[in-house]
Amino acid sequence: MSTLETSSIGRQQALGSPLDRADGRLKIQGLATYAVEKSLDNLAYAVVVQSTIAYGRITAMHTERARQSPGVLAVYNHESGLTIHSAKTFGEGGAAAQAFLPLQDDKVLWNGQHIALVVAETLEQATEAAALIETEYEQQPPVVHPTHPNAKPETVDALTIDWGDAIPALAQAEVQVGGIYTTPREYNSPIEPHGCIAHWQNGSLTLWEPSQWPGGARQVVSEWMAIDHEKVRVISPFVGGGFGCKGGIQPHSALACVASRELNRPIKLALTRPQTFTAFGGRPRTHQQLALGANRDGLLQAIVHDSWNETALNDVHKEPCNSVTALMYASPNFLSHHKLIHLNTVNPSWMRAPGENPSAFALEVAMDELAWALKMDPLALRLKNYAEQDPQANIPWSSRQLREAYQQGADAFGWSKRPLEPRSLREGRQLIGWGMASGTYPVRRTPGEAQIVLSADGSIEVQSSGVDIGTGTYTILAQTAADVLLVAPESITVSLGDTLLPRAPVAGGSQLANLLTGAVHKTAQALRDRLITLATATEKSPLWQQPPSALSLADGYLWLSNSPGLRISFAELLKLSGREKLVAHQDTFDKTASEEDRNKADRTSTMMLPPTDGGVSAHSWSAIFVEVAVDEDFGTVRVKRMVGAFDSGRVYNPKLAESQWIGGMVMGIGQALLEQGQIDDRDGWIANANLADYLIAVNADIPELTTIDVGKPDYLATVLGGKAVGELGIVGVAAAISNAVWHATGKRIRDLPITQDKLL
Ligand code: MCN
Ligand code: MOS
Repeated sequence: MSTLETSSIGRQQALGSPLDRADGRLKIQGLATYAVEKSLDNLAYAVVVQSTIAYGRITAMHTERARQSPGVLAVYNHESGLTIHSAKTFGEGGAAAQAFLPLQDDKVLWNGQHIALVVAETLEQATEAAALIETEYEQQPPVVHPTHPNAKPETVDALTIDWGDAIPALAQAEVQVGGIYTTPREYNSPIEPHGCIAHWQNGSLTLWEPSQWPGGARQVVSEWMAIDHEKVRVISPFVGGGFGCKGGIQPHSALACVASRELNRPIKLALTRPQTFTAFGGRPRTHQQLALGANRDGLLQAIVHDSWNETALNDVHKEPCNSVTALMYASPNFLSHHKLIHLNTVNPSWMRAPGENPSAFALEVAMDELAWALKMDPLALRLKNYAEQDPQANIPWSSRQLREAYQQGADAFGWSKRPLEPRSLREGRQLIGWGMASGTYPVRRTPGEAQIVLSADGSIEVQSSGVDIGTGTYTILAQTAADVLLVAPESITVSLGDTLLPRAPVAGGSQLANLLTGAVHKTAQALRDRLITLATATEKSPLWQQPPSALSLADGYLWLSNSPGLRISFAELLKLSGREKLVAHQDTFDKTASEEDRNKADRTSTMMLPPTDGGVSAHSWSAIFVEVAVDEDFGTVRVKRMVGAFDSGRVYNPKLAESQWIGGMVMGIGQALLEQGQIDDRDGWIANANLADYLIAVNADIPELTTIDVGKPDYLATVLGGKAVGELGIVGVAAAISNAVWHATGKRIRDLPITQDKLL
């Protein structure tokens, strides 16, 4: 309908404009209600008790004093007979973050495992009673550290990557560099700790749960409780950050659900901040042995890479450390194995760019080492080995604006003025260093649905069960619908995060923006077409019997393109046609998709397409440039400035995408300089399980950060041309900082975080 398109000429396109966050005002005013803020009558409070040993079994638990404590309604442990059924985990294509089911037996597999639940009339009473429980254990020697003699690395065959003949090629290479690169246990640390309210009524369960994936959470709850999927509703309109740890639902929520069933009351269960370090994992410790071989002129000949990550004793979390090493540069020979080490630890979990993050750390530091070994500029070395196509899959990129990212990032930073030698820049007692790194994140795609409701008063509501975890989903979906319906985005309401709304996949893997904008765009087009049909078919409408192609839309009206006087408002049209509302429902599924496929996309991860689907390899790309100052006497590192140039394809909202990229860069500074879980090797106790001792970057750590958008619409990657944004910003940041620290000091730090002790 070309006339409709012309009507938008001269109007600013909503998608692509730097609109403020639609939910911003609600959040500032405290009107955005988070899961545990839901107020319900007769609410009871649950507190979790956790194990204090890492391995063994419970021989006795003394709960009498707790039971007699004021206000206590119940104390549950493994002897209470609360049944929680197993649910499919991520590793099995499901949506549970862990296989662990609390209170089902006397076994203890890590320090900080849930072993009891106290429910009382108030939080204070439950907390008080929980402190009165005494537990006796029979202990077994735990295996806590990955280097423990009883820790046995197991190769994950599916993660072996092999092409060419890497071992001899490495041996014959004129120049070889490499070493061991490690990252510690890191924790997601969102502002909103995990906490939920479960309400069981007449065999149905409503769960207010901070979730990156309500559809997945609903599925897991129905499996845990062995009830029909239709009987579960998960509500998650606002999430105070997750960074991966709210991607799958965690076991404490099962406790809230069973307790609510037992007591027939709504139960609020909020983990304390320390419990968020033990109840679920962050990024596992990773260890990578990486070697690069190259010709004298800098052409890579071989990459040989062996890595592992820690995981739980009876559970699997994979942190594929070769996802970037096998993708970034054109090496003719490549060999990589990844292993898992099962330990007495809570199962680790997703944390911003799982896999890509540590992988880029090792590769991009090693590339810096290679550049120095060759006396080459690090950026020139990367350009020399630029992969013109996906070196692993041997197929073209859908788009790769990485050269542009290097170029524009370098120009903005002033990279050409960088002296090659380390320790050649200083300001008084501060050693100055410049470093850079590349980053990437794949474009993942899962189909989904959307619905738009036009009501009798003319109001428009976009609906999806997908969530906004602080990313901007509310805003970009209003922008998407506004573009098609030609109304102001501010006039559109967006409802998210409720399983009563249309099915949607996880806000994880940086996929949701592309998926939901695609579904909403199609739905808005369907609504527009229905409005036009209605206007031309409704007898009392001034547009009755006009040819549909002659109609235009603008600002809540339909009108005749060549005679704008002839018009009718959406609201008036609904009234004349005797309708309460007009509803459009569309999706991005293949035409052949069955109802089962649609459910799978909503409830499992099995419908996610790999980045190589469709014969092209789709990824976002970045180049990060950093200046650091290292105090010569104290070894303190300050990031002085950072430039990130990003190719995320078409950006739907530049203000929000920038905020995402900056968020990633900030988290990358924390990872590079501050973050590390201190786990006691003897008993698995986490010594810094709080935000006073587990340091994350704060305002004072963050200098001027510049972002540059070098993307162009990539319609081979996604319907509306966007690529991944949310996780891209962190990838490569720690490597760029480590490289800058080397340039300042001559010290190569391959072991994160880069703390003072490593520099003195
Ligand atoms: N966007 C855009 N143009 C695109 C793609 C995205 O403008 N082409 C913008 C939009 O504002 C969109 C946002 O970037 O809402 C993120 O989009 P996307 O990359 O699709 O990521 P998701 O919506 O799937 O969000 C999840 C992603 C992940 S996996 C982690 S981890 C992470 C991240 O988002 N966790 C976050 N960013 C976070 N930001 C906040 N505030 N809190 C978290 O927990
Ligand atoms: Mo992001 S770690 O994929 O939730």
